[in-house]
Amino acid sequence: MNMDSTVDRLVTGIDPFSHAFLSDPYPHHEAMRAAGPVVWLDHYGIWGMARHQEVRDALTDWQTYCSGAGVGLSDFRKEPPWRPPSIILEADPPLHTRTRAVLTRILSPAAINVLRETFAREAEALVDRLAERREFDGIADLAEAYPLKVFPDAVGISEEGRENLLSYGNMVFNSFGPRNDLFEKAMANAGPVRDWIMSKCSRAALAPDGLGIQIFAAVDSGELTELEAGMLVRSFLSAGIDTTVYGLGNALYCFANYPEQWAVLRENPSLIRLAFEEVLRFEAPVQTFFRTTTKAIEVGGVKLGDGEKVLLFLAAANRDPRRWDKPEIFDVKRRATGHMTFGTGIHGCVGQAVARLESEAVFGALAKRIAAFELTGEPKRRLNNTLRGLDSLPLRVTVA
Ligand code: OVM
Repeated sequence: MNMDSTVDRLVTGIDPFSHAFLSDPYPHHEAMRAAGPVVWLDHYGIWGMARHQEVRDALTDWQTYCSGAGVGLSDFRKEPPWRPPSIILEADPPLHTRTRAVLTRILSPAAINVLRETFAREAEALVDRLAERREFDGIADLAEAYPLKVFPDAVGISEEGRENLLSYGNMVFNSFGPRNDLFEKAMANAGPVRDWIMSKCSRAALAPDGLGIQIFAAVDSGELTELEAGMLVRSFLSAGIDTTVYGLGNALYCFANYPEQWAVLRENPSLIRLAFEEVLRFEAPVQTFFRTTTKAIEVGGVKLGDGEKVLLFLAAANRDPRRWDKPEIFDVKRRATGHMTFGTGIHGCVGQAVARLESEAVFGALAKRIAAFELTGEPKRRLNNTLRGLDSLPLRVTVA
């Protein structure tokens, strides 16, 4: 550890990747926000930021808080990464600028809007089937089933083996944490899963009309190499499934727990877009990401050294009372934009138009057909070093 960082710091022994923390992070978030603008997490020898202002400032200062050393606990400059680093997520300018430009274009709101009809049709067909069943698992039957259909269809990959996408997402998002039990369990079948994923990343494996092949078009125009194009398809398959699975699942969880908020939405379906932002604020599917300092700096009177890991608690920023009025209240009418769940700055979620389109399609279809959700059993959590969400959500629906 750098000696600069020993002065005047607020220390906590909390383990943000323990089962206790991941099962119920909110009291711990509160304690870390109260401790100060930046706290030393003794368990791992890293910094943590849990207030909205500091999380936002760190995300918008990529020169000081870099991504190239990895956005997990592991420092790629000190230990080998478990897979070749992402050339967009785990990269800094100038490489990041070039790769990001390609994905920004392919995933722009206007480009993604052409998927709206297909996404809406698939959502309505799925909701029709579930409404007929009356009882189903909100996670397997809806939050997983929907993205696993529409997203690989949109990217242009074949039907067989799509369950590998869930296994791979589980590997990727657990890998941002320590090498704990969650990581080891996720990696149990890593070889075949990784092989399947990589086999879907080549030009030959992609449909001629999907988002994936559009990345290869950037090779033909000289923006990327063939290898880089394959790596960016891997980014689609890494980042595009679990994030939306957990986001849709958390939205269903919120509406089952706060039926009056579902009633508000049904009375005014134009609130659907805003409501999803509130879900992302209130039950952030992506809880944390790391950065690494590129020089010694001072934050709120605390000195951080060069080359130190900083854990950004996006979900804690989302409930910071310094930023939000009654942050513990789930309110679909709130102005929830400004939440940190998509990040912000140069690494801000490039796929957010796809995520929003999926949620609008699903909750638009549900709002038409479903009057109310009722839990028929205890929801079970699925612990993950980065994601917050459920393993099962047993639901009964009242059809309108
Ligand atoms: C990637 C990647 C993986 C996971 C998440 C992510 C949130 C990106 O491979 O580029 O963005």
